[in-house]
Amino acid sequence: MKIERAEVIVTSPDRNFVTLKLTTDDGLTGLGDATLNGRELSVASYLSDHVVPLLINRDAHRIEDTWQFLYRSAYWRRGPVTMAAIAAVDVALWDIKAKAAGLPLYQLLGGASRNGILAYGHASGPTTEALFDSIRSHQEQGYRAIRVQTGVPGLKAIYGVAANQTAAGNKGKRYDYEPAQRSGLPTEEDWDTRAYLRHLPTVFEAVRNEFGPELPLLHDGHHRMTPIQAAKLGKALEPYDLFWLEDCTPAENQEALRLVRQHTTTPLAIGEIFNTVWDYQTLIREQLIDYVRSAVTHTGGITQLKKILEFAAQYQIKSGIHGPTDISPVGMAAALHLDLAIHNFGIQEYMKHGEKTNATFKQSFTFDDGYLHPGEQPGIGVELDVDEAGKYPYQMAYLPFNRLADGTVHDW
Ligand code: CS2
Ligand code: MG
Repeated sequence: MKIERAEVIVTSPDRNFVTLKLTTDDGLTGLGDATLNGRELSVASYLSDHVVPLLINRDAHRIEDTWQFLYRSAYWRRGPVTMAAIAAVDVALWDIKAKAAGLPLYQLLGGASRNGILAYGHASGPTTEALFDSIRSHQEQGYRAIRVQTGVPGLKAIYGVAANQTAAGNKGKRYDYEPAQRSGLPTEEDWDTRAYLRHLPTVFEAVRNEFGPELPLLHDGHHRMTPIQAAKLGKALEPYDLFWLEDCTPAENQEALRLVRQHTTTPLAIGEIFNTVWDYQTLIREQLIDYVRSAVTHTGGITQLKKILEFAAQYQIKSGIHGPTDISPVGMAAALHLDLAIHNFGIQEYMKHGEKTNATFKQSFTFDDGYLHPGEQPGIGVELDVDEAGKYPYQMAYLPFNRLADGTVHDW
């Protein structure tokens, strides 16, 4: 079964997505997500200009060989662009292999290890009252685990909090926070870690008082603290029994987490901006994290993320796959097949896509009573409506960035 055609489809229904569509000589098709938020066209070009010519006439069944070929023959390895491009090819080939077998992909990954995939949703609010509303709205949608992001007094805009939540007449309406703005250049936001460290524990105290001790609560520090600040926050949040504190400090220097680990037992999740197993080596081997946050789309596909999770399993570290709206329905579906099959599953992030996106990407995965399931369709269970996609041309969109009060650029 040879790869006969490879198309790179860029569309922008509710936001930009890059999708690779492979077609074999016996008419099977496979999809792979290659969306890198704010840098989408770089991966589209890497695929169209450099990878597609290498795929035509390749044996579609040789997934591992194709992975190794694309990783090693490029000479220039790793990095978000390369690994998103390889991920798209990898998932498209797994989609084709599962369709050829007439099975949903999770069956090729070892079959189901559970009946459903626990998901968490994004609740947020500039005020505690708005946050409570958002948590209730997510519980009404069925979410059994909730990520809490909150405004900080004195800061104008902050990661994870939809700005228009408190506007008149918007009370109780669902708000999903979409960070990439289609407004030309990146938006500048302000940040103050000390104000955040003073405020956040008071918010979790209020949430626990309001919603009780059982509800699994998560928080994303979004790479903004130094190791000692992260240690301090982890300790201050211990009374509120978080499911995890995510990206508490930038982890290029993996050893930085040793200091955090010394001071707190709050579970730590890291990895959504990682691209290869090497980014995790010290973190996993020294038991410095509890959850692997990589997305299939940004980590070289199912082939590599499965290996990372098997490595993590030796250390009882679980999955917490990244699932915001900038992971397309194709990337989300691929993650769900992995989530259902692996043993060391922890939780799956699930931000719902918009209506135009759902009309463009026909999905068979379901969300019911707090649990996701990839469905029983052969393959990954997502089909791209190319005509629908054609209605939404790419629109330049950048992620915001941060500056401190003295003008210094800071992690966003
Ligand atoms: C976030 C993401 O969902 C998360 O955990 O960290 O929303 C992240 O900000 C975006 O994926 C950036 O594109
Ligand atoms: Mg995150």
